[in-house]
Amino acid sequence: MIDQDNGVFPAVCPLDCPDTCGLLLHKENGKIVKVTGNPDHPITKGAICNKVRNMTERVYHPERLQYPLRRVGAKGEGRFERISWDEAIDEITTRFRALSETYGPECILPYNFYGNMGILGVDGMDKRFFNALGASVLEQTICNAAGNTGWKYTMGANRGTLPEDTEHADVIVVWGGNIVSTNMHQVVLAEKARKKGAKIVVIDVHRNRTAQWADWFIPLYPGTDSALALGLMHVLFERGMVDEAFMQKYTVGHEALREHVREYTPERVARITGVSAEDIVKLAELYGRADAGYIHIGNGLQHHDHGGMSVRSIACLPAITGHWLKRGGGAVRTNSYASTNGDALERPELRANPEPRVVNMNRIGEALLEAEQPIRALMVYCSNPLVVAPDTERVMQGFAREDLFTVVHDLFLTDTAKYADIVLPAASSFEETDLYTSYWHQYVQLQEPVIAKIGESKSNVELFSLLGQAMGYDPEIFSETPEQMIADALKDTGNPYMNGITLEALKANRFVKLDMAAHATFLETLPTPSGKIELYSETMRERGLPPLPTYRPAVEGYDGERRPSEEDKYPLMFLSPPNHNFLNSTFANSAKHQKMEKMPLLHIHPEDAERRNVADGDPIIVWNDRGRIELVAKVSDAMLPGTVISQGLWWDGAGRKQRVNMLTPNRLSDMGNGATFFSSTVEVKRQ
Ligand SMILES: Nc1nc2c(c(=O)[nH]1)N[C@H]1C(S)=C(S)[C@@H](COP(=O)(O)OP(=O)(O)OC[C@H]3O[C@@H](n4cnc5c(=O)[nH]c(N)nc54)[C@H](O)[C@@H]3O)O[C@H]1N2
Ligand SMILES: Nc1nc2c(c(=O)[nH]1)N[C@H]1C(S)=C(S)[C@@H](COP(=O)(O)OP(=O)(O)OC[C@H]3O[C@@H](n4cnc5c(=O)[nH]c(N)nc54)[C@H](O)[C@@H]3O)O[C@H]1N2
Ligand code: SF4
Ligand SMILES: [Mo]
Repeated sequence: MIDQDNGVFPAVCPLDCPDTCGLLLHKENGKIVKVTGNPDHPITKGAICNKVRNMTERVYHPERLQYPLRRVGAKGEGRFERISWDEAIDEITTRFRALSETYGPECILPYNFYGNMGILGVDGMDKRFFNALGASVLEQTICNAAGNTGWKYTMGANRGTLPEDTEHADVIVVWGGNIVSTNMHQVVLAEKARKKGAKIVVIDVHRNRTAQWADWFIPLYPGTDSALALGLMHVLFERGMVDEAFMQKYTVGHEALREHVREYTPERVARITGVSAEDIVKLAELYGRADAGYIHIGNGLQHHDHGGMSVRSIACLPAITGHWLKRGGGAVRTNSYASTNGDALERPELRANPEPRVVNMNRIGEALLEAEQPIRALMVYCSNPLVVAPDTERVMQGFAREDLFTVVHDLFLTDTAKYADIVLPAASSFEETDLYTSYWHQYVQLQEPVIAKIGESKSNVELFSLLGQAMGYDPEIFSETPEQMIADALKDTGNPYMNGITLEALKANRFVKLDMAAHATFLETLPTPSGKIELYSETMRERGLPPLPTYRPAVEGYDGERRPSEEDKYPLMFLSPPNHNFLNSTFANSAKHQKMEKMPLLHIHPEDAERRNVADGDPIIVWNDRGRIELVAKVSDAMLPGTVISQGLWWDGAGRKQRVNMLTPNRLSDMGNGATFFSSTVEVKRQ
């Protein structure tokens, strides 16, 4: 493909998005001129989002990094000089060696996430390198850790309803997920269900694009989802809309739960959530009387202090109604049916220190500033922490430390890369071989290079191979080809769903479906301690968590169940979910994508705006004790009063001060040490 100047070639969307679309890259004269969806992909069927339709803007962006750089200006200033790869690798390995000898290897920390979901690059050669080095380990919990942990307490594994089945649901509840923007093919499937008569309900703090598409939008106060789920359970039990036989056979703790939810009356839950008692009853009736109720549990509702519990509570609903037994019924948080042979990829045996220090990525600022054993070197790749990590002010202070040696590998000089001592150019996913699974559908895909690497850029696999070789680590392990790595990753996975997934099959078929035979006994083989759906969880009790689903108010601004109010220093709940046209902070530097997104706004309710003398279109300041940002007011009743929302992770620059994470807390969630981006309070005034 790489040698052919013209033609249409298969590809995979590398972005951190559940859909993992099959793509077609249209090449003319050696360049990709168009990106379209691959109509042969069984789930994504040729439809792709606007972001990726404009992917060539990113691949051929004039500011794409072409060669390695060494910092010559102050940290953060963005002044660099060109150096060669040899110099870069030499400087990095010399520094790593010296630091490791003087302070021990755990003074070096990788910081990475899933800017490219290719498994070899983020859970492969990189991990081998840091294992051999003996570096500290990053706890990668910025995305879905809270909710996925909450789900697992209830269901055992991050597996749920199969996407294809959801078109057979007759009630679809999209709970805290903006799927029109973030999971567009679930919308297509829900539309199919709707044509057959299904009702679509959206429960969200924001009348976002998805809420506008729904049949019924239910707005609520942020972080109160557990209470709503408990109120629904109250009505379901009280009105007998539960499946006793299902609960007997497949759950533990239903008797305790039945007693427990008595206190969550619709009236009390209405006070907590802002959803009226009538609507709570109406929703319980709609869901309880459905034949196959399907709940999509989004990522947004779990970025809270008690995000784990919110997901756990919602996950109990299909277990008391028995909707799991109906085609299309049930729920999904994350569908991780696929898995690879992690040991073959990451080689844990290379690590001489089997219990290294672990640093939570949500607290990187604090770790850089306060760790008892200082972090002295940081290697960032596939992530942009200066924009995406909470409490940016502290992250910035940490990255600004003169004695910290920082390497950033990226396609662009991001806000983070500006703080690097050495910047390395990364290849785009279309320039390298990698393996892709989806965290929603059941197809595994292979990417092979379609174009040559731009400039002197290198893929993650190449970079960490080079570093490993330069450090003198086992040359066999650090010179494996991507094909060898894939073949090994697919061998002995111990996962029956992976039967038949081989490199040969992927080369021949492009999309290889997991072997779903094991799914027939999904409910009989749940990997919880009891083997059943745990409405009551003994494990949670042992870990000091409430064993039954329980509402707990957010930390910031709450006093018991009393919400933040105008008497408080920071009376407004501030939420900063993703926008439609960026992918986290990816695309935020593309003029085309910026234009589609227009500008960073703060959605504010007319009552809250009036009280502050703020009019639509006014430039405003949003602040709290952590920091301040500048946005433009969008006065709208898309939220309940007291909630303000700014979508999208914009970079700073060109005089703009708009990074939402200046305002977000680095507290960890109740479960899974997850992020709590949306449990934040602020005040707003005109500029
Ligand atoms: N266009 C686009 N697509 C993306 C991304 C992107 O940045 N842009 N990011 C990708 C990634 S990494 C992820 S994790 C997913 C995330 O995608 P989703 O699962 O859709 O999650 P979010 O968009 O974070 O939040 C969804 C909604 O939850 C709402 N919400 C916030 N707090 C609460 C609450 O307490 N209760 C309820 N009920 N709702 C609440 C938010 O306001 C938002 O409307 O999307 C992926 N896809
Ligand atoms: N306020 C707020 N903050 C959030 C969120 C939110 O909703 N609100 N969402 C959170 C969530 S759910 C997530 S998942 C995180 C996402 O946070 P990140 O994973 O940091 O996501 P991106 O901002 O997309 O940054 C990815 C970077 O990787 C680079 N990259 C892409 N491909 C490659 C490659 O092959 N090699 C290398 N070396 N680099 C590459 C891209 O150019 C980009 O700069 O953000 C979190 N932060
Ligand atoms: S970002 Fe998501 S919807 Fe868009 S092309 Fe990639 S996988 Fe598909
Ligand atoms: Mo995410």
